[in-house]
Amino acid sequence: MLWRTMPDPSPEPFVPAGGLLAQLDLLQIETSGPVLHVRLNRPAKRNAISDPLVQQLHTCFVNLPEPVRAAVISGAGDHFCAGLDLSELVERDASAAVAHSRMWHAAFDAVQFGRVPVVAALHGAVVGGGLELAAACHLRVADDSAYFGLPEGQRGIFVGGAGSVRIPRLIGVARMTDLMLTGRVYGAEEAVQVGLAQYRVPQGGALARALELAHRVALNAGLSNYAVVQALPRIAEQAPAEGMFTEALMSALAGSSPEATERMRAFLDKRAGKVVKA
Ligand code: 1HE
Repeated sequence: MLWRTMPDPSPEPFVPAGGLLAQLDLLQIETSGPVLHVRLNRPAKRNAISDPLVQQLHTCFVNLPEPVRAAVISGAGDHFCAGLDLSELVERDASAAVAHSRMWHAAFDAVQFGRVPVVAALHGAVVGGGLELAAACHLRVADDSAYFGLPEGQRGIFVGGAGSVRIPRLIGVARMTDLMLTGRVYGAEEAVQVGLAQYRVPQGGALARALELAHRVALNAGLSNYAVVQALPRIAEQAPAEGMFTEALMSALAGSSPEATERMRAFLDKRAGKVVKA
């Protein structure tokens, strides 16, 4: 079942982002009305995440243009992302490795706890740090070419992009343990079953569905989306009594905004759509 409380959005054509975002050469960034599309753009290296790439992701998500209300992250070429750029890791000592991991944390936190909801459009390899990046997004759409794995164990390393924090919250510690110990790889269907992705679409369809979802998300009241992105994961970490208190505060804040008042009035005046089964 799908929600349908709003008219279908009619997306505007994509135009390249300007200003600071135009300078991020490892990302291809475009906007369509309120939706920003960020494409990882190192297809020759399967979008492996190098230091400059993770820094550019950080810069992008802390500098979202004001009109942006939802974002999509995708990958150029045949894969979403092959994870950490292994050619950089071989040269790193322990203290540099800690700093490197913290740099990833900052960048992926900017994605998860930024101003807007982010949808991941997943195809091909979604592995290692690529899966960690996907886990920082709020919605994940997998097409039938997508496969998910954590080959860190085989490479002699451990996750460093907050995978150990985010991925068990999606699929549980036992499943993540299995992925890391055995090198097990989930396909798109299994990924949806275990909770790694919320949507599965035919091969080649991930980006279109992700953009469609982002356009729908962008129609929501900004403060409602902000509450989902900022409050929901924090409430999930709180004890029930604290969570309910945080919920009451967030609910009061969102519900008393002028936009909420107008939206509720529009429904009562029959100017807004009903919830219908798709
Ligand atoms: C890379 C990387 C990379 C490809 N770092 N260069 N990630 C992994 O262990 C996954 C490693 N990659 C692969 O298993 C495969 O490349 C793929 C399954 C993703 C894609 O296979 P394929 O046949 O399409 O491409 P390819 O021929 O393997 O790779 C094409 C080029 O990309 C090749 O370079 P070239 O110079 O020989 O052309 C590869 O070396 C390069 N390439 N993946 C560097 N990952 C914060 S901690 C996170 C820890 C992790 O992410 S560990 C998991 C690392």
